[in-house]
Amino acid sequence: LPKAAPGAPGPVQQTQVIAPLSLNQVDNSKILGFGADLAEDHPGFHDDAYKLRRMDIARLAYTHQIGSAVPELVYLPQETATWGTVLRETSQLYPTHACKEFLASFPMFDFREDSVPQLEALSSILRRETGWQIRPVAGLLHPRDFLNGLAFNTFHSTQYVRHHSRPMYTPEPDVCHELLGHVPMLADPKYCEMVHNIGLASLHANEKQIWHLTKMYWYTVEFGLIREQGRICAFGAGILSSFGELEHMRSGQAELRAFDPFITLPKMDYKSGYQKLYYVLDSFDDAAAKLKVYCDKLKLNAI
Ligand code: HBI
Ligand code: FE
Repeated sequence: LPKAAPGAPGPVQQTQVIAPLSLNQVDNSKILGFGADLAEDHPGFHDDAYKLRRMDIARLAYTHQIGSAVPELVYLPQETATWGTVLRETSQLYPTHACKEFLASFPMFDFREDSVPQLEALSSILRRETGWQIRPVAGLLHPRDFLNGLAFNTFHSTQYVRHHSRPMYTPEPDVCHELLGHVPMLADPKYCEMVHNIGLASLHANEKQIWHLTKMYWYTVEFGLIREQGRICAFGAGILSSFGELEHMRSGQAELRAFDPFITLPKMDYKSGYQKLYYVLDSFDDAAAKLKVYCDKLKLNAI
């Protein structure tokens, strides 16, 4: 290779971020982790029928066109039973452990143990309440694409059910997690504003900033707590969709800290059971305002 002339510009270090202008420019096909290729420690790794079923369901997401209804998925009796178990267990703890916004929205969806809800029906309720919608995705979506979706009031949701051998555990998002953890919260306008601000910040973010936003999302949308009169309640989807995590967050065993988007957030811990640390919001209003300040600074390249 010819040597670059002295003083010539070096290789471009940071590729320019081209923000998507609409949801059509947000790719829903870059799936991380397993997708249909399950890892060795996945509960469904040795179950070929489960893997085939996952491929069938993945196809619905890959071929879905924005603007058309999410295709109906007829769930198998075994899948419905798994959903029913998760709903029955977690909903015992909602009255005491879930935040008031969740409790206000939850009845709107009329969840029943004997049928897995369809994404399209839930999306219609969200459109009416907050203008949000659900777009199907085949698995854990690439963080930039996932966060960009939030800027267009769109939540990318999986449609498959976790493996029936371990109804209380999933190493990846599944429909039980999305519908019990995320969907009811997305019917609350103040919460949506906060999440929208994380999405807007992601449109202009470089790789390092995407990583920070991913952690911010993790410690709020997935594992966030909120202060209510005299007690701490759950709004994070990872807590609301897990009976064990709901009990754990109130057990006094985890550390609680106040949330602020400008602090350095610790590394996320996906593997070793329940969270050791939770961040607590004072209100969604307050968090949305703080996130807006963060987002504005990010756009001006001041972070
Ligand atoms: N994909 N389907 C799906 N569901 C999530 O909750 C999700 C995701 N991709 C990335 C992600 N969450 C977060 O960990 C952040 O990277 C935004
Ligand atoms: Fe989630």
